[in-house]
Amino acid sequence: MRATVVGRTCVVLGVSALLLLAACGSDETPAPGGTEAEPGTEAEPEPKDLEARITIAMGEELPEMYFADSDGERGGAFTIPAGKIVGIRVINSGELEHEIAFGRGSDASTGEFEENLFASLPSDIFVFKPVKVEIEGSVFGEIEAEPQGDFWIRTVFPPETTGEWEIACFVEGHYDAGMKATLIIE
Ligand SMILES: [Cu+2]
Repeated sequence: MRATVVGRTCVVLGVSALLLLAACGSDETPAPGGTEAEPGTEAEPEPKDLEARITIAMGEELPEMYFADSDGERGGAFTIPAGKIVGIRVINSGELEHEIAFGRGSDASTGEFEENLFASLPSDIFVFKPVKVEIEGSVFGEIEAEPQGDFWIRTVFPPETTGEWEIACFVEGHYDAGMKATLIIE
């Protein structure tokens, strides 16, 4: 299953077999589970009720490509707790389209993980700009992000998911160019 987040004027998210949502050219769609920054503050909007959060930036410094944290550190490990409402903000700060997938047993030749973290773990997907979109209880294999794409994944990792996972971009050549990182659920 594939989902696409476009950073400019059109967002199309096809996240689960039950849910296909398209919203283009409007910023009127409310995001009932999300929260907006208070007027007059500079805070970025984020999903409601988060108890922990991480930011994963995607980008490239050719020929290298990377996942980095908010301090610019590449490759992780990104650490996030189990049993809490967590938000993973994903930003494509590069100039190329990327995707993000979470799993174990990566195979860059097929572009898939043997075990996909979110394939059976429902999460809520939030986009705040350029349209506001919230998709609840979705499962996905990977999410594609255009340059400037910026979205959140909100979920609760159950205890059986604790341990080490891999983050990868399987756009052709990107994994080998460095788009892999470690995610630790603890
Ligand atoms: Cu990539």
